[in-house]
Amino acid sequence: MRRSNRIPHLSRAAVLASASAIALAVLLTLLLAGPAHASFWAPQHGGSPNADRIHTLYSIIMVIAVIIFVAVEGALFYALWKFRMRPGAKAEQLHGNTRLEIGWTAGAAAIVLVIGIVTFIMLPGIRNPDDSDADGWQIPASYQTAKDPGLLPPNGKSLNIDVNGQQYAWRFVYPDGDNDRQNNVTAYEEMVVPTGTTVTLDVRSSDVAHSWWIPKLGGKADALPGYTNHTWFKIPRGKEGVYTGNCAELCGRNHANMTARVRAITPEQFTQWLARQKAAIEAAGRGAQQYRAQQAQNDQRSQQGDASQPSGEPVPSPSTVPNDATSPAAQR
Ligand SMILES: [Cu+2]
Repeated sequence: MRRSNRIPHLSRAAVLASASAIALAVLLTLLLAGPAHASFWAPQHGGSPNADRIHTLYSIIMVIAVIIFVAVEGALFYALWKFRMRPGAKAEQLHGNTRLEIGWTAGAAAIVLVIGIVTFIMLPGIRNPDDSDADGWQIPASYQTAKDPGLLPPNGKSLNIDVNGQQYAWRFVYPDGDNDRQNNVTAYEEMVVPTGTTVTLDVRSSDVAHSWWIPKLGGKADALPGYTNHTWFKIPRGKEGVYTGNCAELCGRNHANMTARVRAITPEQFTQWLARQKAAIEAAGRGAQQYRAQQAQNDQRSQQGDASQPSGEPVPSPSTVPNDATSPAAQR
C-alpha cells in the first residue's frame, strides 16, 4: 500500500478553514481570559496620574504600531495574491527603485521621530511627582524625607513612605518627623494612604531583588539591595479603595505569595488611622519600657539578696536561673 493512499487529501479550502478556526479560537481565548482582559491591550490605569500617562503613551505607540502592522501585512498579502504564480506567466526581474527606498527610509525615520518626541514630552509627567491636591492630606513640613529635591513634587510636599522588600513581604515605614525610626508607624503588605495626596516611595530591599508593582498606580520600581529607587502615585479623591499588586521579580520559593495592597482612604480617615497607629506604638513602647524597668529592679533585688546571704543555699530568682532552663524547649 502506498503512503499517499493512507493520508486523506485535504482540499485547500479545508486547510484554510481549519487554520482560520484555530486562529479564531486562540484570539477568543486571549480576549475572553478574565484577569488578562482588563490589561490585554495596554497597561492598567485609573488609579494615579502617572499610570494614566503610561497608559496614554502606550496607547499612542500601540495605535501607530497597529497602523504600520496592518499596512505592511496588507501590502504583503496583496502582493502574494496579485503576483501569485500562474501557468505560463513569467516573473519580471526588477532592480531598486530609488524613490521608494528614500521614501521608506524617511518614513521610518519620521515614525521613530514622532514616537521619540511624544515619549520625551510625556516622560517627565510619568517620572516627576505631581503636587498634592488642595484638599489632600496636610503634610507636616517635618515629613519631608526625600533626600533629592528632584524626587519631590513642585511644592516640596509628599507623604514619603519607605518600601522595603524582603522575602516574602513588603514592609512600609511611615515618616513621623523625628530621627528615631524605631517608633515610626510600620505596616506589612497593606499600605494605607490618603487620597488626593502625592505619595512618594523610597523602594529598597533587605535581601534579594524584588520589584514593587501595583499596576493601576504606575510602573514597576525594582527593589535592589544596596540601592534606593523612587516612584510615586497620587490616588484622586473619590477613588478610595483597594489597589493590589504582586512582587514582579522572581525572588525565591514564595515569590508568588509576595503580594501588596494599597488601601486609599480619605485624608480625614488617614489622619485618624495614623493617630491610632502612633498611639498603639507608643503604648507598646511604654509597656516594653515598664517591663525592662521591672526586670532591672528584679535583677538588682536578686543581686542584693545574694550579697546578704554569704552562707547557705542562695535562693534562685527567675533572673539568675539560666534562660533555657525555664524555657518551654528545656521542659519538653
Ligand atoms: Cu519578591
